[in-house]
Amino acid sequence: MTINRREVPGIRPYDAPAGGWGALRATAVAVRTQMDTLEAPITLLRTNQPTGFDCPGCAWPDKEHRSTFQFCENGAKAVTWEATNKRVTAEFLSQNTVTSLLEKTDYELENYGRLTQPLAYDRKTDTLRPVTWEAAFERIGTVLRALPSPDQAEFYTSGRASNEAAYLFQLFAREYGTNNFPDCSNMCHEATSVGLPQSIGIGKGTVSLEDFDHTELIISIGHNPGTNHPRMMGTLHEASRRGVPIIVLNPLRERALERFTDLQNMVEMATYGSTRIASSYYQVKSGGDTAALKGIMKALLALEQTDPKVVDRDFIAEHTLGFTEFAQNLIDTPWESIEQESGLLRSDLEQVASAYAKSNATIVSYGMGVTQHNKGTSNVRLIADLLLMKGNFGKPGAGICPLRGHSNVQGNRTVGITEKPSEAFLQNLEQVYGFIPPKAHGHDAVQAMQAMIDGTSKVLICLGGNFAVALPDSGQSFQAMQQLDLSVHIGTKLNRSHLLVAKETFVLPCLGRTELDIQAGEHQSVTVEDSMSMVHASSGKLKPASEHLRSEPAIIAGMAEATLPESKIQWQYLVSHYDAIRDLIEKTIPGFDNYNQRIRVPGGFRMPLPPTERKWPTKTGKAMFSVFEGVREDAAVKDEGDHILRLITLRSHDQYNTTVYALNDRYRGVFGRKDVLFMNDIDLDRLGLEHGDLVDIETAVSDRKLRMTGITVIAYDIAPGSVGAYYPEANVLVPLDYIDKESGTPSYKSVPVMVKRSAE
Ligand SMILES: Nc1nc2c(c(=O)[nH]1)N[C@H]1C(S)=C(S)[C@@H](COP(=O)(O)OP(=O)(O)OC[C@H]3O[C@@H](n4cnc5c(=O)[nH]c(N)nc54)[C@H](O)[C@@H]3O)O[C@H]1N2
Ligand SMILES: Nc1nc2c(c(=O)[nH]1)N[C@H]1C(S)=C(S)[C@@H](COP(=O)(O)OP(=O)(O)OC[C@H]3O[C@@H](n4cnc5c(=O)[nH]c(N)nc54)[C@H](O)[C@@H]3O)O[C@H]1N2
Ligand SMILES: [Mo]
Repeated sequence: MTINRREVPGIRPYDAPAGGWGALRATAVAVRTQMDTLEAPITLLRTNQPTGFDCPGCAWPDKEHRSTFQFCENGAKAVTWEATNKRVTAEFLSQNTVTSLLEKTDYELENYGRLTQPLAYDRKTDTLRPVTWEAAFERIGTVLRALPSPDQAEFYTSGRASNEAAYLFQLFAREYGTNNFPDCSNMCHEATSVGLPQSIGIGKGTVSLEDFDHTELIISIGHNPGTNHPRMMGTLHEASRRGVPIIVLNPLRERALERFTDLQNMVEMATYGSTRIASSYYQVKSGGDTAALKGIMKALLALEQTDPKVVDRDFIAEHTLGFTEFAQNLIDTPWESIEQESGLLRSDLEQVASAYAKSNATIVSYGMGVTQHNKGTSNVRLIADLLLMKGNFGKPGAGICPLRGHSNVQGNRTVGITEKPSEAFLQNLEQVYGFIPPKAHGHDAVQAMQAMIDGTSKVLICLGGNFAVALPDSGQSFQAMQQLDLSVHIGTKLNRSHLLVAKETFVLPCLGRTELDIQAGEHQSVTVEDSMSMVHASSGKLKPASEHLRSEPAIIAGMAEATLPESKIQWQYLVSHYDAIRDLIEKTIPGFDNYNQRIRVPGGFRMPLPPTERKWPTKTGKAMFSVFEGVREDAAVKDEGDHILRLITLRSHDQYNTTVYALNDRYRGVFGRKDVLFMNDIDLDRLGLEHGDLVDIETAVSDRKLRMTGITVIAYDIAPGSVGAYYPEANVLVPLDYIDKESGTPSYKSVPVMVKRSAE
């Protein structure tokens, strides 16, 4: 059916495959606008090489870090964005008040370039002004020491920090006396960190890159690798060409999951060819995965009646508990409610089940479409259940593959960034350092923001990130930043959280991943852990953006010394040689034996993953099936009726979280703007709207009035009942307390909203 639509500025359907020449062109533009062209190719070549730096883009691993340069458009953007020639100078800041800078877009703020000196907010002139490192540390220490309780301070980590920086950061905060560690993971894969340990005993994925070479089926649920994990596209491309079926569950038709041209493939490039990625694509409703997964598993049980091999009863008997209740619950769940909640037909789900039944080795990969939900943790557990039914753990070509976000978010958690530390870890800290770490659990990201809103938390120290912009309900969170006594931001580029100044604010500029880190005359390396638990070294090569920059470990050490004059830790010694930090990590965290030796081997080493050997470090020592009552992800919204739609907040192709590289989203056909709402034709029709109309969006589950007005609604191939808008702009609509109760993750992917034509 062709529909004649009116022209809408900046909206042009994108018909080409993802990747290919379009990606190459986009990279050339990124390089031209940010870097000296001569320097750029060398920098890009060093990304993810054995002797280079780890790509700050995503956490997808590399073929043992030995492959030839793996081109990736969005990795290239991340690198050029950091290695830009643009600089935020003292002169620039003296001429632009903080109030005037707050008027700028997120894109404009970061596009001013790299921060070059430590800055303090000066209220008289309303500007950020240079300050010495020592004066900044001294003042931060004084404020922290004067707090009535260490629990009035929040220590936020964004997942780009290295293992070494993150470890020192938690050591500093714990010696100071709090477990308040809000981190980006609380908004991201927390459902994985909470759900998977209950199911299989660890909160991480179990597959390796090699497993993709042996798999017989890939099920991709709720992630968009063409934009967010572009190097995964090479892997999917290879699998598809090998004839491996790829089943996609996603409310939106994502171009890269349909067709992709691999830049490494000369023939495809030369012939404008491409490869199909998804063998079947099911447009599940936002929040419908719970029902869809239950439907697939119910259908598999039914298939077992005629073919007993399709469920691995031996594996289940030997390795798991809870199957009987789990299976009974599936049998009791009616197909009508499964169809209604998932938006998919019984026959669709039976087809997935029969493809799954045929496969001897299956990988399920998933992302934010699964975790950022009201029942994110249950979703993750249902995926584990699906894999357990056929023993898809601990055999080649099989396993679970959560696609992590930030390049070292997984490593940060491994080295102790958690508001809920284990007893064993705290005991190790006490034994090795001789201070008594706090036992009470601290705040996660949502709790930290709530405490700031309530006025019970007074200080926020951020190791990277853009806390206020990443969190839900900007209407509250922006104001909460300004109520603080002190905010401190360790960052590379100016962003809104820095500018939402507290009574006192310091912005401390650090070295990026790409830059040379010299301490005590020696070139230092840091380490990171990717999505597949490979730990390896990363060493920057570029000249730092400014001579005043310090490394993240050095900045943390400076703050720690000024805050804790009696500290048991030799901060300066640790910073002069990062091997010494790694030795301490090895002493206090299991899995890092011979840390310093093993990272000197190209490719690094893999953290222990017991489920890959069919060992289950759960409470019972067995893998555990889960029971999800009903099919509804959110019982709080009782009668959705026809007027409620589910809002998905999405990343565009030209952004890295809150960092906006440009206002384009090429694969979804949106250019030069982000003020749009994606809606299915059926819903447009039902609401009496047309492609291009202006609408107001209002959240249906909040006591606060959360609204966005004057948004252009555009027709898009998205599941009926679901609508999409861009992150972070749409964060004004996400309620802070609309979270997955188990993991604390905000439901960024299914906010119940009402959409109306804007008043003229
Ligand atoms: N270039 C680039 N790379 C990045 C990032 C970036 O911003 N830019 N961010 C990094 C970070 S921190 C993260 S966490 C990852 C994020 O990577 P993704 O997990 O891919 O995150 P999103 O872009 O939020 O996309 C979520 C996908 O889930 C789908 N979806 C939404 N709701 C549902 C649902 O209810 N069910 C199902 N089945 N699908 C749904 C959406 O249509 C979309 O395709 O990427 C990392 N890599
Ligand atoms: N509505 C909605 N909200 C979301 C999401 C969503 O899908 N929808 N996704 C959530 C997710 S998955 C995540 S992970 C969070 C992301 O939340 P954050 O991790 O807090 O946000 P980022 O945008 O990645 O942070 C960007 C800033 O990090 C700083 N930076 C960059 N590189 C470095 C470095 O090397 N060192 C240091 N110290 N600083 C650096 C720069 O100053 C830059 O401005 O947002 C969450 N918020
Ligand atoms: Mo993330």
